[in-house]
Amino acid sequence: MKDEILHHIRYSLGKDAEHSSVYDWRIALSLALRDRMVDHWYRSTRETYASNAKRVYYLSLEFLMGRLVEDMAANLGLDREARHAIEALGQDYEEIVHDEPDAALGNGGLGRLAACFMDSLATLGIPAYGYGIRYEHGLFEQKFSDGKQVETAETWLTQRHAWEFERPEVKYRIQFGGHVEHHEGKARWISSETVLATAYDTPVIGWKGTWGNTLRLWSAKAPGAFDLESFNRGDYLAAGRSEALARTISRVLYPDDTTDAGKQLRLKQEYFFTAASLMDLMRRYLSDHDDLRALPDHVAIQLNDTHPAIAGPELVRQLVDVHGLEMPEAIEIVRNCLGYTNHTLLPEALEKWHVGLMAYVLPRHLEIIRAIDHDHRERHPGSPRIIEHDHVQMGELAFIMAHKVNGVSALHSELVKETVFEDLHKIHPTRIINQTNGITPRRWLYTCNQPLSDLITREIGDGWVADLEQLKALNEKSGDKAFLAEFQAAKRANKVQLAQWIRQTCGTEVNPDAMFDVQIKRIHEYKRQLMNILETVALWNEIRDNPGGDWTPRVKIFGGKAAPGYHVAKQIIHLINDVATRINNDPVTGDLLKVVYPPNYNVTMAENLIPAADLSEQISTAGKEASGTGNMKFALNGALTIGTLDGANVEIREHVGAENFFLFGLTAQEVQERRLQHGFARAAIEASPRLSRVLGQIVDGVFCPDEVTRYHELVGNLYDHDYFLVTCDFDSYFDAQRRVDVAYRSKTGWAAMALKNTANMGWFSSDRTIQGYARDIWHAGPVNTGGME
Ligand code: 26Q
Repeated sequence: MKDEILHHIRYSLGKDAEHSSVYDWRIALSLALRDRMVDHWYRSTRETYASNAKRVYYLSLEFLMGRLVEDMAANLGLDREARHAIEALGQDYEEIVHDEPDAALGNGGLGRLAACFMDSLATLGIPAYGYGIRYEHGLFEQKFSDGKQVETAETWLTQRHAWEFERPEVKYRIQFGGHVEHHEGKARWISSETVLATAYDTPVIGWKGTWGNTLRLWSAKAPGAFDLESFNRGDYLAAGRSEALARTISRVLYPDDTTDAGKQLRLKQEYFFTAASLMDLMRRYLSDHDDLRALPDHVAIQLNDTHPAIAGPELVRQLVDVHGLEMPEAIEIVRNCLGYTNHTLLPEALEKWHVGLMAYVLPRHLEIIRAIDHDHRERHPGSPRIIEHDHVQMGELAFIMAHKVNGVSALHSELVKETVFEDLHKIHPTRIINQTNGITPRRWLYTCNQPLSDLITREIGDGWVADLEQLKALNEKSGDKAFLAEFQAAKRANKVQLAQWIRQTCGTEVNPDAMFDVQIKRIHEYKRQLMNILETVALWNEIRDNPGGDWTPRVKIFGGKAAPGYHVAKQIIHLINDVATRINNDPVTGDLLKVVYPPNYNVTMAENLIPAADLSEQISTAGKEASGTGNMKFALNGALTIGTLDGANVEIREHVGAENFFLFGLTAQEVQERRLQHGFARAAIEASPRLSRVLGQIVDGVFCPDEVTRYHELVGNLYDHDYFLVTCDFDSYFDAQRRVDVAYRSKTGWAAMALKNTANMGWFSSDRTIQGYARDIWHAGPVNTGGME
């Protein structure tokens, strides 16, 4: 390793060791590791070709990969060797690892799920490609200015991205606009704009390096040569204009994790990467097959939400307009290739495109969508329409064009059947299935939590890393005092580390013996960070009323970004920061209560916070969180959950045991009923002196003396609407928190409960999830076991 790193310092970076910076060492280390991946990667590609195995294509507008160095090294089995080599070269390994920017090509859960899936696909040896966009700017960076969120552009690509291979020879012409001509039953799309899609490949190597797949990300380029004529005339701006215009398509990730309705550039991004990916997989298929009717035997395409749902019409277009198949047959072939995963029930998050925009950007696709709709409604009279109120409904389109539609937790999948796709489900009663989400144990335990990981391996060996259900063996240890002490010591070590980091980033002193209570996720009304901060204020009040009481010291930790245009979410951030300022400077509560909100939550921060958490906040309004995956990361790392019966919380509670989970709040059913009661919020507030007091303080400006009216709108909204039932669940949440306080006072009792969580979370490995997709949707499997059906 040492020689390989030095080789790259010299020949790839053109430096000598003496004059190399941390950046140089990091790139050299990454290149050395990448070298070690290549042979595994080529071998996998060769074996896939040789065996004619079915390939899986995961289409996702987001891949939230985070940093890669540690995970790549770990999967190659080189984590220790890499550290030793760097240290032998006189360098600081931690510093080098921390120098890498996160690959933040995603907003949150859906993007991170795609990244976990890539790791599991490679670990399981399933031939697969991830397809997405190589955004020049990932998710914005968040700063706080006087407690308010300020966004700045993320710039990961201003540095060399050492993991990827540019493929200038892989390029496709992607068309937009224009019109369609029809001659003798044949359609010809005369487009008005062309953009080139060029490929960048990152190898993804599974655990122990036994298999390697590819993450292929597309970048947009202008198709023509540089406009030298304009340049020579001195019109420098015109000379670069078409180049700049083309490149806007892969310039920036949309920062909204619901929808940014109707944006033309977003539609172009969706079509750009979907069309390029389908052209690429068709080229690969046709290089060794000639029967297009057999496509579904060799190709499975998974749509990560509706963002790539234009894949249906696009693949039909390629089969009909390019390869001459008949429309109904093409539709059937495409359906047998496609699977669609739904990640949300929020009405505002269901993608819809105005037909006018669709006709302008993708005129041929609009025709094909009408044909698909016609075909479907002829077979199923009375079926819902794809186009309603002049909008193409991408959910309906994806449903109709997929042979399987899945939800991401048991509860969510049932709600998908009962709500968004109620009518389509009646027509196709076997199409909707469930695949409960999972997380990769490689990143979310093995690499991020070394103290716990080492302890587990010492106890049960390292088989758990690729077979997480082996953690069950730890159940036997829940009465073993010595083991529990070691388990606690691992948590304490992580908390000491985190306390130090909090001091550096927030300037707040926190006590590692206090309970670390963590809520990290995008800021959304339905996730109810507001309820958490209101409960924090209520607790503060009660400690101040009785400062000598027997309180359990707590550190409330928040992390998360708000979509730049989401006004209410931004107010909630401001309120949390205002409350933190007041409470952290209160000598009465002192170490009993602290509130910290480190800015710019991302994958790397999650890897720091989760191993140090005692309590995991999973408090969404029941029926709103499709699954959650952070909930799984916490429980796996030995945090207890305070949560509602929402998303995968339901299944987590079943696995870890109800006695090891702090449940509160209305059920999904009760939420629906409560909303129908007139004035439910006002009634709930009036029935709760505790909540009334807190809201009164906020309205009085206790936390914003410089601008007393700052939160009037936010509080007013709670009285008059409270769509997410913060007021109704408040007392039940407060009571659950007091049960948490009591439980935490028994150190060994708590440790035993925490251990039960770790021991019983094995089922939530994304390896299990991917095996479910492979079995029920893709009918694909690892090459060597002949998993193809
Ligand atoms: C759509 C159109 C225009 C602009 C943006 C969007 C958009 C972007 C991102 C819509 C939705 C998203 C992301 C959704 C998401 O992350 N959903 C989460 O998916 C997780 C993985 O299944 C679940 O665990 C979470 O419960 C769910 O909220």
